[in-house]
Amino acid sequence: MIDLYYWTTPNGHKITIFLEETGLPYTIVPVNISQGDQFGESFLRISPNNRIPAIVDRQPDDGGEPVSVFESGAILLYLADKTGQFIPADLRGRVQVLEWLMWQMGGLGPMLGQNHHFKTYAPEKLPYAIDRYVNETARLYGILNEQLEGKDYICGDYSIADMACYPWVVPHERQGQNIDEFPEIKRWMQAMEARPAVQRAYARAKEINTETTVNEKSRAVLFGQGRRR
Ligand SMILES: N[C@@H](CCC(=O)N[C@@H](CS)C(=O)NCC(=O)O)C(=O)O
Repeated sequence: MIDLYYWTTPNGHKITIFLEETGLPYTIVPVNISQGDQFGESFLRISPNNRIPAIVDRQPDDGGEPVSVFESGAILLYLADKTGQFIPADLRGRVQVLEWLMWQMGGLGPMLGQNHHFKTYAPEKLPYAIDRYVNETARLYGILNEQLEGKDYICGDYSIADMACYPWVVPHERQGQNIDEFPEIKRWMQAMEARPAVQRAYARAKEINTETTVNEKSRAVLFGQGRRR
């Protein structure tokens, strides 16, 4: 049984997609990041960076004490290794999936996060910052579009790389991107959307939270953070 510490954001969706795909039993522990639940002491013990998602695996393969994992890329890799699914066993295939997983973690996620911040949430609209992240988003979309040429999924077969990237590309309109300029991404998104597990993952999100995560009340919680101690 996996406890999933979760909120309804792109990094949260990555893990519900994986869990729905594999059918691993899991319980959602909602961490409402709009209200500051991410600063609770018990959550910080498993996720010291005060960010969702995190998991606790109560039945780790070594038979020992529960294992906790934070950072969505580390969680996807842990679960892929645990189940032997969605990461190739052969050296070359595995390396490719790791490359695209890390590309998402180090590039696509952080840059698109800044795009959301400056384009949508920042109280002051700073043209330099908006252009910087909208352009970087376009660059990254171009790279992904190229990688998808001639393949059904990012690394050929469906993998944790797709689960990591997809939720970040869903809000393409508000990232200032015209998806018609990226036909391979458009086709891949349709394939992702058609997967019953992806549909179930997004349906779970709607059951847990019907509001947008960033609103007037949550601004200070999410964007007013400095050093904790
Ligand atoms: N690199 C982290 C990023 C996680 C992250 O930024 N999570 C956001 C939601 S998508 C969060 O928990 N924010 C709470 C906060 O900013 O305090 C990962 O991939 O797990």
